[in-house]
Amino acid sequence: MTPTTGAPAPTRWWHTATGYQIYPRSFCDSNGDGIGDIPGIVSKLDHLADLGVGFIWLSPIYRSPMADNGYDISDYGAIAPEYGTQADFDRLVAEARARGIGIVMDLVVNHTSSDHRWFHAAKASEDAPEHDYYIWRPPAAGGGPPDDRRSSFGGPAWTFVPQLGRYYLHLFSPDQPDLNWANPALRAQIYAMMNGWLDRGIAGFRMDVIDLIGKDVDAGVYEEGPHLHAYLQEMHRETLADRDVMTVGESWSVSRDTALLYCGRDRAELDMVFQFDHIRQGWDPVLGKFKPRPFDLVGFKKVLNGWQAALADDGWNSLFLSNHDLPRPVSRYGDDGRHRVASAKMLATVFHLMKGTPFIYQGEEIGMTNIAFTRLDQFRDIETLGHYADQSAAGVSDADFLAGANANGRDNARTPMQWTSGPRADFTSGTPWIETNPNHAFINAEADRADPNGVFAHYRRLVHLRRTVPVVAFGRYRPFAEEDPAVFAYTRTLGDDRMAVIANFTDAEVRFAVPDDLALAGTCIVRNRNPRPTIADVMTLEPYEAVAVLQGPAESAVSAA
Ligand code: ISL
Ligand code: CA
Repeated sequence: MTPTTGAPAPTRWWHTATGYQIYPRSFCDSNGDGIGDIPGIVSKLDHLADLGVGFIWLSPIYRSPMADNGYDISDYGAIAPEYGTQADFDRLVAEARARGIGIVMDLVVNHTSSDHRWFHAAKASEDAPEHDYYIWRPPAAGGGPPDDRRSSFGGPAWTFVPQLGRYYLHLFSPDQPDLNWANPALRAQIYAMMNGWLDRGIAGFRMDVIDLIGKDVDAGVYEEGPHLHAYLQEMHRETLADRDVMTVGESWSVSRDTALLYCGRDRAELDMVFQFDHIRQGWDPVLGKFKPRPFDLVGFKKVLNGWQAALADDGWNSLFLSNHDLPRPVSRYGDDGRHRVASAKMLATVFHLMKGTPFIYQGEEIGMTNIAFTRLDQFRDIETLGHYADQSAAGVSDADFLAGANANGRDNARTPMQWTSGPRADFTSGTPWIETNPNHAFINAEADRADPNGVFAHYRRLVHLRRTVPVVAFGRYRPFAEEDPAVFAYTRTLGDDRMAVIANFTDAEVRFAVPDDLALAGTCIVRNRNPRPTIADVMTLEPYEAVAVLQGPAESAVSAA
């Protein structure tokens, strides 16, 4: 463990805040067109203020042909008309701020939409200045694409433009051409755009696949390429320095060895990364996400405990199990049937009491589940449809593909937010763009919030503890029972305060012999079963039981759960 040197890290507002991700298309539709929108979000801000979150990460709301639901931007300066107007956006920022909530925008700058005016110009002529905003290569010597890189959404990562005789790179769909960050004029345009949004009062950026911007195509290095950190430092200088905002970079390639290059205190790059080691640990190593592996708690803990250790003294973790690209946590890691409420609370307890900034994906706070589709035509997602083409060509049967897509596809967690048990869950008065989960009859915000033992009440407590109990936000993390296949256990320590967290990840009763250093007696501050003010000896944990006990001076400031 590296000892801290020098002055203690300054405290920032997002160290004690919890984030909430809104996928605008599926959150709340105000005008009956079946598509969620900004006025819909504004109408639900009290739900979020009540939950206590400090900021909203808004998935993209810029003008877009919506090939990838807004991750294909055709105008960074405009709001998508189906989502609202500039005035709606400014109202969202102001109304959120009035409730103590900041708006964090999604910054998608690895690629644009192929409908962006830059790409139209780039395609029209090699002499246009915008041509070099994208990545072009001639065919390989024997013909065909420059290399055999595949797109994340299936098919080759290169598309030929006959009138130019060249290929352009798209690490995602052909509708999402990759930007050429080596071009300084392009970088200047992006920084100007970022400053424009920052000047409108947003609270920061979530940066889409940011590990890809520094690529060196000719060297075949796409992830964490040689220019990545120089660009992030330049971006920081040009846009973020001297602003009290939060940045989190999505990176599927960051490792515990490289994390501090992005978010080390003295790097002047980003505040946090979203890393996915714990997620990918559950995928087939060869066949990937559409072939999930059975859940392995020991491996899962190893990854998460490792990240806690790696960023113990510098950098800062983001904490999440769920977003718009991932399955619903209760369905993937818990039990979305009989133990839905208990397992939703258990998962939240384990993640929200670690060190870092937690992120809640819309609907998670009421224990929403994955929808189970029975037919391929129920899927909308460009990724699922692209992989279907690839995998059926490779001989995977429809039934097998459907099972994989239901388990790990992205649409299954993109179904409309379930507000009430009414028609279409009161997400829309029209026809929703994707089916509503029929279980909204009993899983919905109205019913859950009316229940003092509901999932929402549990999340609200966790969010509040992070704001008010320093050991939750800042305590040193120490894992226990690392080889135990059923129990997740750790302590957090700050000054004389100690907190122990113990959780049963299974649907069976578990006998757990408490290690000495985990034992304590104090105030039970979080639980989903019976209160347990003492952690000692052998405990019999109920299915999906989770408990947190606090011992020390901070107890006087916290009510028992
Ligand atoms: O889930 C994934 C890993 O296989 C991919 O679907 C996903 O593309 C990857 O997580 C990167 O995600 C981000 O960039 C994509 C966009 O489709 C995702 O929604 C976004 O979160 C391209 O912009
Ligand atoms: Ca709408």
